[in-house]
Amino acid sequence: MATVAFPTKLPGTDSARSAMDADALRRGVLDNLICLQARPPAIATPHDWYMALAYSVRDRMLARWAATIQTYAAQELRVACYLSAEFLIGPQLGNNLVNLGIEDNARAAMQSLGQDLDSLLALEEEPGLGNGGLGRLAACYLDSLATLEIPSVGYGIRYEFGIFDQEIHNGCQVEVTDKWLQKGNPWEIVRPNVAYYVAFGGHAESGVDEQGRYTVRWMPARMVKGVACDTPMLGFRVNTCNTLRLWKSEAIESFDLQDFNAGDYYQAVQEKVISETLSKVLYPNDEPEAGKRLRLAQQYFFVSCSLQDMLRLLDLKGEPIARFADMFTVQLNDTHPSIAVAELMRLLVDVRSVPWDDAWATTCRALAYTNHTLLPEALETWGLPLFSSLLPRPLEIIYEINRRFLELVRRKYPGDEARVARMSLIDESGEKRVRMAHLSTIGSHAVNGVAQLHSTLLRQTVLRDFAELWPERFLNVTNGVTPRRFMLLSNPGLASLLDETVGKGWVTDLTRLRTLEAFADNLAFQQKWRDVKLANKKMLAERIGHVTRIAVDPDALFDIQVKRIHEYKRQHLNALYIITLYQRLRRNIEQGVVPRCFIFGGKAAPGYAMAKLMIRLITGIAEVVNNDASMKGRLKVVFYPDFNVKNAHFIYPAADLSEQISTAGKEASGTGNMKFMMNGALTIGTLDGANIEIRDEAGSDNFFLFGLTASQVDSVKREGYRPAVHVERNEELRETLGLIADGYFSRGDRQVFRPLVDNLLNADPFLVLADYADYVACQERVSSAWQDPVRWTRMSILNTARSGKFSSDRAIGEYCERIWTISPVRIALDRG
Ligand code: 26Q
Repeated sequence: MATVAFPTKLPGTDSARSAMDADALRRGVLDNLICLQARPPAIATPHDWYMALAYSVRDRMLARWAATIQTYAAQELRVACYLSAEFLIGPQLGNNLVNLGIEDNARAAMQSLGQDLDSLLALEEEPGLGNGGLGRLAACYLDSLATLEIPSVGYGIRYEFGIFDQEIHNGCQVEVTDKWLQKGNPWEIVRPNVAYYVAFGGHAESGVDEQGRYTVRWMPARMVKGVACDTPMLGFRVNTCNTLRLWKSEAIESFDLQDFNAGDYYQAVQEKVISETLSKVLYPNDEPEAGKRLRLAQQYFFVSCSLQDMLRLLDLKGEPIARFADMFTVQLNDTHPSIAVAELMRLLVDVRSVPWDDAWATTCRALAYTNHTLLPEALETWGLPLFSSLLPRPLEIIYEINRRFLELVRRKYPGDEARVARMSLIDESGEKRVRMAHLSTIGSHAVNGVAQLHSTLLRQTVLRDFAELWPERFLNVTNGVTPRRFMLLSNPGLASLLDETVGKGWVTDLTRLRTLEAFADNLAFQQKWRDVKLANKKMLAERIGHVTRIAVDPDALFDIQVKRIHEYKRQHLNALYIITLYQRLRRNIEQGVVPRCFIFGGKAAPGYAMAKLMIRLITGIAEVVNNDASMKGRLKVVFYPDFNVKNAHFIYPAADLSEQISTAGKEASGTGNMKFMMNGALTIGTLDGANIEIRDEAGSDNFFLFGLTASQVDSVKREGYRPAVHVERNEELRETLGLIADGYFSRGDRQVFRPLVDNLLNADPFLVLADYADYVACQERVSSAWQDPVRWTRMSILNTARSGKFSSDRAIGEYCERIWTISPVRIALDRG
């Protein structure tokens, strides 16, 4: 095949499509308005202008994107494939402007067209293709991968409906369908020719081929087609523009149906409907009903498409199948894509006729697994009846993997049948279930947790037997977050102060923030630091006023807890403290109390009743406290609805205090804790997840620590937790719980919060009451530090200065070196 040289020249540096100056951008916007949207400027709506600008920015990314694709296709290199059921990438326009370095020019261009850039940025619908931490982590990692010039692809699902939008009606969460694609998505390029078929149902038939080898053919009941939808992931000020490839399920055309002999026409139409449903909706976590057939189908669908895509690229490059693991390293983001272990085996053994042992060596060499939870109820397992009816052939392969694995276990630990049962891929203690964490561990060469404590507990608890068998497989990679989005883009005031103080290099080398330590006691610098924070708080206060009609004072201490609502994250512990403070103020016990504004944000899984009740408690407290004139504005409580990436942009920069108060041992890492720290918030927290490392970095003087440690939590539970003891001991706690139970925060209704109070008093696995007194005492230390602005500001500066470790660049660097053995590849681009 003749190859055509790739034109590395941009389409002319003065072109309206590629030049970076304001005038060219202006021309680009006008061109796109007409040529892509057929909109005369005179009648263009703000959204039309947003689209035209987005297309113009995308134009400036396309030469880089194409050059990156070309480089990966032509050169001998290894590609990191990040498989994740979620990518919470957030709004793209602002980030792409920042990464291209043309924000100011775009502002000027739009101004010359009578448009305000910030208003246009606000119009972007964010792709909510994730639940929370895990999905956002995947997005931060794509940002770092591109910025560090690592050849990589993100693979996932293009949900038509992402995480629901949250509205608050009468204090309760109401879920609204997220229609993010309704007005079109300018960032996505659909590739109908990059498509694969995925089989479901039916049965497997074994036979013998012409060479006398044992073969298996899967005779599926139906096939679903997956089509690639690509989004460019541009690095910061580099040419590397990687791909986020999300699979959309599509109906199989009648032509294809004949191919697969899939039955009569009406049956076929019904199958179409089913296949189109596959990528419709993102499942919320913490759903009791999450173990659904469609969810397993989604996982298999995107994993199979992604692995087939890798094999196609291997073929295109003319590489033999034996080189698969040299060309690709595949990271499994939790167990959601863990069916990859069986699917890669199937594609190699059944489809490519690779001998089992060779295929197994390739699979283990290619795959690696990141665990994100220790909570037993969150460990994924699938019942056998469901599994075998949906994925009969992959299940057979799992049985064979298990047979060989258990043989190994028995050889190593003769007679230890209890161990065999514990380690098996099939849990046979009740209804038989496939254990996905075991499958991922057995099929990977590396298994990592996401913070030091979490990795240690992983080795000691859920994967203990495996860590004993293969100690060298286990490691820790503490999470990180991208400073491009969470500092530069969302906190421009802080970013320019940092630029002038430590130099611009901090954006890609966050450890340079250490230079700030020298300014921590500089009073003039402190004043500038406070000015930035105050400006951010004023902006947040304005939004709060706009969205919730609650007036908050920007001079108050902004005490913020934003994250998914969950009992283990203990938003209700925070709520108990607020009630305590309220009681003190009502009694005019003002000693040591400072004006505070408590801000909450986060979604509850639609079927998680207790989490929804926690939201009601917060809004109930807000209603009472905010309307009590005797508070004289000293206490405000806000539930900010619909916490998502877009809202996060103005919440983290405005925080004084970051609430990280999970029961020790329960939060794998947390990543919001890092975003707060970078933006100069102090943390009040337990020794859980990455909090421990945050405290190590910041210094114990610059962190408000309270609560039981993970091992204390463990012993309390072993000895039997008795919440009543804590209530008896503490008058304020008694009173606080009494008010809730009496309906004080539910307009006199004593039933509403019954389940919540009963739970705290009887069966709370997260030991809220055990940590109450220490939490209250710790909050008093916070208040007294706040009363000394010089001391507080010093601590705030030191937190930012010492946040360098938590850049996702550091985390990705560790994955590259320790798990993927992969290095940067420069993308050449001739600028003509
Ligand atoms: C599973 C099966 C069926 C339906 C949904 C799910 C599902 C979906 C999403 C289960 C879990 C999730 C998300 C988990 C998550 O966000 N975990 C968080 O990961 C962060 C990144 O490592 C950590 O910082 C957090 O501590 C961890 O809670």
